[in-house]
Amino acid sequence: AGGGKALPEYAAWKDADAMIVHSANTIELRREAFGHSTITPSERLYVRNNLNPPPADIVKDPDVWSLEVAGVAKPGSLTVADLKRLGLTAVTMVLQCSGNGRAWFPHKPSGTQWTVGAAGCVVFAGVPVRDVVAALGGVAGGMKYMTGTGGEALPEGVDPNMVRVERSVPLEAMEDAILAWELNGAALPLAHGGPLRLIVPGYMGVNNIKYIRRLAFTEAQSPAKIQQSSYRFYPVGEKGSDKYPSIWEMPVNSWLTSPYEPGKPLSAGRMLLSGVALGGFHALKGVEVSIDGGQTWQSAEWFGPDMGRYAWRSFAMSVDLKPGKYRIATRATNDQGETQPKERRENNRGYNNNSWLDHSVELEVV
Ligand code: MSS
Repeated sequence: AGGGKALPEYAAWKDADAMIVHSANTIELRREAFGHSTITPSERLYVRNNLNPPPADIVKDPDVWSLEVAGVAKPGSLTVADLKRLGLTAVTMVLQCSGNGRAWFPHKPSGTQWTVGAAGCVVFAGVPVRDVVAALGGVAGGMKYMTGTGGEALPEGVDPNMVRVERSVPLEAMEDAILAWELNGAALPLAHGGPLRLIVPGYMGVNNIKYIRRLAFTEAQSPAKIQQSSYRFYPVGEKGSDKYPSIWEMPVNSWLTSPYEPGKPLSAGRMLLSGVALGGFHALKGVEVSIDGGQTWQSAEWFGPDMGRYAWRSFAMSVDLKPGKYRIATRATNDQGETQPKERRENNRGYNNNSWLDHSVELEVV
């Protein structure tokens, strides 16, 4: 992988040449390694852990993993084997870290300097949360949030709320949520939250709780720091708190993925510019491409499968480029009429970057 850090053991099966290893818990897909098949192979799916992952033996026999469910009429514990009897569904969706695109924020927010590769489009399979809730008599009265708790062992001597990975999303998100044990047709690997993960399609990565131990329907949002003050959208220089919006729904976005090879000019002539576009929380409507830094735009064509509201779509546009330098930008719009802005929306932690200018690339043609 050209001198980068080595893959950590729990993710040693990743495609090393396709990844940028920022740290043992933050691994990004290279822009030039997205491919054209719409689905991101598991070997190329980014990894982000807020805490070190649990020991690998938890995925040896996924069926025995148990989940506690609270805030329902009949609270209780269910194993993955039990869950497999309750219902089945699958969703193709974009999994994307809230900090994807952080590298372009000029105030240099702390955190991983992701560009485009903290995202992938993958298939998760499992049981609809709705079916689990129905089997347990329904959500208890007055509950406003769905709260998932990660299964990591917590360091001793610290307030659990300071470190615990526990996130709440609005109760409505339950409708499309899944408790998943499969990724892209194989058992969910530890790196992506096996044996069991809460999947909340259309919501930013952090809300998809890995190795989930507890699913609770709650009146209030989790008291954990990761809910109360982290993963909030607030002004540069301020302190995060619950008065600011939580990082929940994903915004519309897109970026060019090929042809692109850092430092390698392209030969002049006809070529296809291609990339991926996502509607975010809503379905996609269209995507445009500009070869002059956003002065003029042309609609691109979709290619490949349309895998629904939560998936991304591949697009391409044919161009004939003479020698020169071109700033290639892409701009997606969703079915709510939301279009990527030119400028990023500044915020202290560098979340939700969907600026088309930041995501643009310069191509040199010779
Ligand atoms: N879960 C848990 N349990 N833990 C941790 O750490 N992280 C987050 C999610 N979940 C975590 C969890 C985040 S933050 C993200 S992005 C995601 O996950 C990732 O995923 P993958 O599979 O890729 O690794 Mo940012 O917004």
